[in-house]
This record gives sequence, structure tokens and C-alpha cells, in this order.
Amino acid sequence: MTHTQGEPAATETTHHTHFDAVIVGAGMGGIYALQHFRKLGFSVHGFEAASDVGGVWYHNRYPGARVDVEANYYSYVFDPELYSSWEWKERYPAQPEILEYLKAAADKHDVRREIEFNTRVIGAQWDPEANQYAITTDTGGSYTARYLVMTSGQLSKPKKPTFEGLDSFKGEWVQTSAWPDRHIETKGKRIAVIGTGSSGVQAIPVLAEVASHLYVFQRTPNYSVPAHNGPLDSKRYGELAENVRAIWPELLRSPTGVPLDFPTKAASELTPEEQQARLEHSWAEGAHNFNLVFTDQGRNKETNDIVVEFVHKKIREAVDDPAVAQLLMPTDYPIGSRRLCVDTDYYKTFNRKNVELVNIKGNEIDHITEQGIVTADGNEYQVDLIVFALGFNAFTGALDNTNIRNEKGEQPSDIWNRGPRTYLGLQTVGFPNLFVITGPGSPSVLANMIVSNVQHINFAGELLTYMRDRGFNRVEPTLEAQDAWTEHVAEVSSKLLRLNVENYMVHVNRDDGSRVFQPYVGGMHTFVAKCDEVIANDFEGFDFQQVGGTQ
Ligand code: N01
Repeated sequence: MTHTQGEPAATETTHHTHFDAVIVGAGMGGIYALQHFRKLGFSVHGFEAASDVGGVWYHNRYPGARVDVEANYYSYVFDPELYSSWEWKERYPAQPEILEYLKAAADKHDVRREIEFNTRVIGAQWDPEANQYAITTDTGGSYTARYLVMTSGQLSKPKKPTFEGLDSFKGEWVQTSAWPDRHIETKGKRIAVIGTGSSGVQAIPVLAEVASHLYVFQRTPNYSVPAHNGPLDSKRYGELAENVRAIWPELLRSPTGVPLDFPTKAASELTPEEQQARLEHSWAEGAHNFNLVFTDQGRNKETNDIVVEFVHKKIREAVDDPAVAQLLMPTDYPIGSRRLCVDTDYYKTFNRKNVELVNIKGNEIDHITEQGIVTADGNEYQVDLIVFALGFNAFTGALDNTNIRNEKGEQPSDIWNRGPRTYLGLQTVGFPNLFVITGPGSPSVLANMIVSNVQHINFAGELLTYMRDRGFNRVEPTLEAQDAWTEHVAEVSSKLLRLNVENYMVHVNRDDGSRVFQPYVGGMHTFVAKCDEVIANDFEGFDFQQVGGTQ
């Protein structure tokens, strides 16, 4: 297929407006998708609202931002040359280095020429007659595409602060998730951080180093485990680089897209001493290893309580003031039921004289004044800079932003108002030729995101090639396949403690309280096996059609 199908012959100078595939978002998924689909022979065009590639690593440039997956596996292993030549500095690289890496990847694969930067897609209307999407942009552009590929990410629409009085604030305010690409003065400033999820937990210790005073506004404490970051083990990286191609299958075989040591025993199979030894070992390893101490910690409340008690003990040891330690300890939900935060000296930061924890549980922020933040009890906290780390409208936020409409004028989120319904996270009934990369119903944010993206895009690429080879040009899942997959996604999450805890991965139906866990918790390895089976069975579950005279 080429962009000239059914159109007059193009010249070099023609401004093309029709493409086989339009790719929305130029983060790690978009960069990979553009080069991959192009290599497969499809004409591609990308749109990116930011001024450069990078996605989350473009926008989340807050102090302390870094990945919590080891660089060894948070790399484009599809490109052995890039893998071998890149010298990561740290075990868990910081945002500037990751952004440089993604820019280098975009340059090496020459994808920038396909991307319109500073351009947001504001409409994508499915046209069943023409069998394509009509795409409009905020710069006035109109395009058409046979396939619409959303690499816009699942955590890319920040929750904006809506606090009353924010407009009157005389200081400066920023969002971690949309940190401006200019110097923000933090040195010597009185700073407030609102939000203590992964972003807040990373920013707080770094801001504390420079602030004259730092107020941390905490509504719900999170469990955080040490990263034990440090220089990258270059010897180990070098060994991996010698046989990069061997890494990919290993990542796909792992439940999380990272080859970690998965536990083999439930807590009940171990003595209390053995349990403590395992906990200490996992704590010393740090990061997401701590989700993997016992096989049953995500499902068995008694086991989970053992892990919780261990972390509480660590918090008590780290924090000098017992009252502050108590406030930092989550006590009303199991560990691992909200995403574990991974930190560098987070708890110890609260021993600093210039750091103050403001507990706003039951004493919410009431409004913002010219000088600072007022809580419901009337206390005012005067600051120069407010950092909002409020999280994202996950999973559907970026789709809604793009305003994708089916032939009835509905958006995916209209149809998903009782929770997402997808086939393999990739497609949803009623939206032909729409591909949501790392969408709900795929491992998505539960796995190493670079693996989630590449695996999903490879699958979509195989599907499109299969269609082209057979003369098909329209695809959507069968209702039966979508229902079965959605049922399976619900079934594998049904026994998890985390299903009943408020967090952005759970969709709650307010009328009857029913809950839907949005990403697929069956593991990357199981998901890959299912995808392989679907491919082997001629893409079973997808309904293919040949519409009109052209592909
Ligand atoms: O967002 P969050 P995040 N008043 O939703 C608080 C990825 N990530 O950006 O819990 C006061 O976790 C809210 O309080 P509560 C990762 O997948 C990865 O930190 O609702 N507070 C909470 O404390 C992660 O899971 C990395 O009570 C308000 C915070 O804001 C995901 O992004 C780094 C409030 C939001 O926490 C999201 O993390 C960073 C209000 N009105 C992020 N509204 C790494 O790779 C919200 N809050 C390491």
C-alpha cells in the first residue's frame, strides 16, 4: 500500500494528506511504530503535540524524574547497534538521559521527517463509505488515514489542578506531568508539593535539597521502596549487548517484561525467620522486586499483612518523628494494590528541618490565595512555588483528547462507560481500523512499558501485513472475541486485593459499585502466548473485510 492509492500520481513536492497509517504521539511507542510500519511498507504520518519526540519523557521533566525499570531492559532491544553504542550512566536513568536516548533513536531511524510537531489531533472521524478516518488538527490540518494508531500513552493526560483561587496565586505553579522546558527556580524557595504518588515521591527528596522550606501535602500515603540507584553495571550491560537479540524473548517470557526473580513460595510455606530473610533480601534488591517476595502477596490478605508490617517497620526506622512516621504509613489498603512507588531517600527526607508533612486526609485543600494554600481547618501555608503531582486521567484521557468518533458519533469512552471492552487491548468493536497501543485489556502499565509498546506494535504490524497480503482493508474484533477477552481480563483480576482499592487502574461503576481492573494482570508472558495463538489461527477473533476497490 502507498499513500497514492486511488489518487493522482504524486510528485516529490506534493503535500500528502492521505496515509496508510496515522500515528498519534511520538513517545517511545510512536517512534517505534513509525519506523516499524514504514519498514513494513506502509505510508505513515505522525502527529505530536509537543515540540519534540519523547512523550512522557518530554513532559515529565520534573526534578527527580527517572524510570524505575533497569536501563538494561528499558531500552530498544530491537536495535542491537543502538543498544551496544548507548552508554547509560545509571541503573535507573533520569529523565534527561532517557529523553536524549529517545531523540537519538528517532534520529537514527529518521522518523522526525514523518512527524508534525506542535500539532495536536483534535478529531478523528470514522468514515465508513471511504473506509478511513478523517483527521483534523489544531493547526487547521485535514488528513485521511486508513488506519489510526494511538501511541498517545495511558498516562499522558494530566489531571489539572482545579483548586479555587489558583488564578490569584502570586507565586509560580507547575505540574510534574507538564513541567515546562525552561528553568524553574527552586533554590531557596518555599515550595509546596501536592500529591504523593510516584511523581511526588521522586520530586520531594530532590526539591527538599534546595527549597528553603518544603510542605508536602499528603492525602493518601503510598508504600514506597528504595530504588538503590547508582551507576550502571557496565560489565553486565556489555555482556547483554554482546547478544542483544537474546534479550527480547526473555522479556516476553517474563510476567512483567523484565527478567526478575519470581517467587516460588507462598508465605505460609516459610517460617517467620525465612519470611523476614526474604523480605530483607527483596528490600535490599529494591524497586519492583518488592512485589515479588511471596507468590501470594497480591491475593492473600494474611501474607500481604506480613509485607505491610515489614514496610511499616522500615518507615519507623527511617523517620525520626514517630508521629510523622505514622502519617507516612498506609494502613487501610494492602501493599501492591496501588502501584508501588520507588524512591531515593523519600522517608528520610522527612527528617530534614526544612520539610513539613501536611496531612490533608479529612482536612482537604480548601482554596488557594495570593500567598499560598489554605486547608479546610483554615491554616494557610505561604509558598513561592506550588508543584502539583496529581496524576493522570489514565487509559481514556488521551483517547478523549483526540476526539475519536465512530460512525454513530460515539467515542471509545462512551462505549466503555462501564469499563473498557477490548480485544487484546488493541481494538474495540465499533471502531474499525483503530489500534490503541498498550490499551486497557493489555499488560500496559503493569509491564515494562517499552516492552508493552514494542510487543503491541509488532502484533499490529503483523495484523496489517496479513490484511494487505489478502486484500483486506477493514478490521475490527468480533463481539464474541471481545466479550471473551474482556471476561478473561476480569476473571484474572477478580481475586486480587488491588481490585477493591481506589486507584487509577480500577474503573468503578458508581451506580452498583462494580469494579473493572483495566490493564491485563495475567502477565506479559500469558498475553504473548495468547497473541501467538491468535496469529497461528489466522488472527482469530478479528473480522476482516474488503471494502471498495482499493486496499
Ligand atoms: O500520580 P498518582 P503520579 N488534593 O495518581 C494526589 C507512573 N509514573 O503522577 O491518592 C490532594 O499516583 C493523590 O492523592 P490520593 C506510574 O505508573 C512512573 O504520581 O488520590 N491530593 C496522589 O497522592 C504511576 O503509578 C514513574 O488521595 C490530590 C497524587 O495526587 C503513575 O505514573 C514516575 C488531589 C497522584 O498520584 C501516576 O503517578 C512517575 C487533590 N485534589 C509516574 N488529587 C516511574 O517510572 C490528586 N491528589 C518511577
